[in-house]
Amino acid sequence: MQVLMISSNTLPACPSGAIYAAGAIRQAGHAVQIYDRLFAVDLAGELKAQLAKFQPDVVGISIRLVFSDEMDLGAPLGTHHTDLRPRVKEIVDIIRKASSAWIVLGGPGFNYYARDWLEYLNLDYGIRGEGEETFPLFLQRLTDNKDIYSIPGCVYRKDGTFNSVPPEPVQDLDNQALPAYDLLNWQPYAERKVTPAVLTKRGCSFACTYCPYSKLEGKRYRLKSPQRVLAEADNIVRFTNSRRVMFCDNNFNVPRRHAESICRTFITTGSDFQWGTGDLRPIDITNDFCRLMEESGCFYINLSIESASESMLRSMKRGYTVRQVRDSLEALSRSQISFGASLMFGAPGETPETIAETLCVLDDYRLPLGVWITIGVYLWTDYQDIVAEARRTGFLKDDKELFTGAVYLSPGLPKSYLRDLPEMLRARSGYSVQFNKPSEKWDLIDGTHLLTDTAISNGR
Ligand code: B12
Ligand code: SF4
Repeated sequence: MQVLMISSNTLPACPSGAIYAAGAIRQAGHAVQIYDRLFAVDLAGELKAQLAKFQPDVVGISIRLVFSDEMDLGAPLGTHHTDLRPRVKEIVDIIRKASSAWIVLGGPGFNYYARDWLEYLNLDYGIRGEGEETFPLFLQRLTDNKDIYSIPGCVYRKDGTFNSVPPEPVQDLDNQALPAYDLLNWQPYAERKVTPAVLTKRGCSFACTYCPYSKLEGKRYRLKSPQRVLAEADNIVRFTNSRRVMFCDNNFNVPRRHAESICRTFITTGSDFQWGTGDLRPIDITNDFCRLMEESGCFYINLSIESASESMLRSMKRGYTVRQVRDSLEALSRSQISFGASLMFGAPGETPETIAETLCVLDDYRLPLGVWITIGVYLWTDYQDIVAEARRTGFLKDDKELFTGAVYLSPGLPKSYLRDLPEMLRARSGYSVQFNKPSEKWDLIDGTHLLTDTAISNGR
């Protein structure tokens, strides 16, 4: 079959989902092309031309995001909310007019809202979860005219009724096709400072209250061997000319022996590329571990601290203490590694005092790459424990809001305080702030905060 994979994301990021899935489809014997909407100058013209030339039987649309908040210092609170759904709809409308190909949805932004997406786009089929095995299976069944409605993860509308089959995780990540980096021209990504990404494992054994990953990917780790990780990095170097890769999994250093063996493999094979990670967990970051990361070519680390208030770490169920945060910052400070840290403000229990505690800890260190702060916790799915709390406290009035951009902000943060918080944080050297808003129009200045100060002082 001829398959066109479209990455629908309009914010710069490595289109990992589309290229991992494309590699798998190609290995199964199908002809694949990739179109990345990120660089579209004339979306309709470009897409129509590719559809006319390639004549795909199936178009797979990879949805990474549903909404996001982008930095915009001219906007109230310094960020503007972007609803990304109309951008996917635009793509679907163009395909509809220009082709009779099957349209199949998938990707991390599809998982939580599969049915909502089908309704929103008026489509009938998508596949939730990891696509390496299920997408080729779908294509095989379609070719053989067999049942496509029993494929793990499929969500579909048939005879006007929605149905779904639970997804099944890929068990052997090593034996999957290499991601199809060769199908992309990496130059424009490099120009937008996107680093190619490698996923070294799936799964997370923790259960932070705001995060869906352990339920999405499972609590048990499914690890790629260091040799496979190396093969993926070599593949990237070969087809992108980038000598840098980003490990895009949760908690790169958990399990620690997995991270260590990847680092050791990079050292013993004399690889000359560099790696970074956006998620290092502040546990067991010792001098030895930092040395190992350094020697293996680490060029960038984000330490995912999220909070340095003891009570907030407990309430978010982060599973470490302020002492461990300090130990990690101390070890990284002694190393040559370029590192920064991320914080999340606004989870249940957050107050001006807990924020002050966190900032006070960070003030004791110099972080070469600064501090990235997110204010407000996105609510996506019941996979996040915080969603139940949001319903209980009246933040989430209607589940439909999960698909349009709901945000939780601790009632312990008064409106007047929140209004000044972004600027107060941005005044600190090296601090960047993303204020997540529930909608484009929402801001604290025109008084549309979900809870009033009176409700807050009443203890709600
Ligand atoms: C790594 C990551 C990042 C990194 C990206 C850097 C990098 N080096 O790639 C960073 C930290 C920068 C980042 C930023 C953001 N991220 Co992020 N990120 C992730 C993460 C952890 C992994 C994504 C990934 O690359 N996975 C590896 C690839 C191989 O897997 P995959 O994309 O899931 O693709 C598989 C399947 O989905 C499927 N598939 C994919 N496409 C298709 C298509 C079809 C047709 C089919 C059948 C199957 C299929 O097959 C693929 C192979 O198994 C996901 C969470 C997660 N665990 O999925 C969140 C996630 C994508 N991010 C999310 C968000 C919200 C953001 C931000 C908006 C956060 C913010 N700042 O507010 C930004 C936006 C960035 C941007 N420009 O796009 C959300 C999106 C949710 C939503 N509903 O919108 C996710 C899902 C996290 C979550 N909350 O669950 N992110
Ligand atoms: S925030 Fe990180 S450690 Fe916590 S559950 Fe999510 S992926 Fe796991």
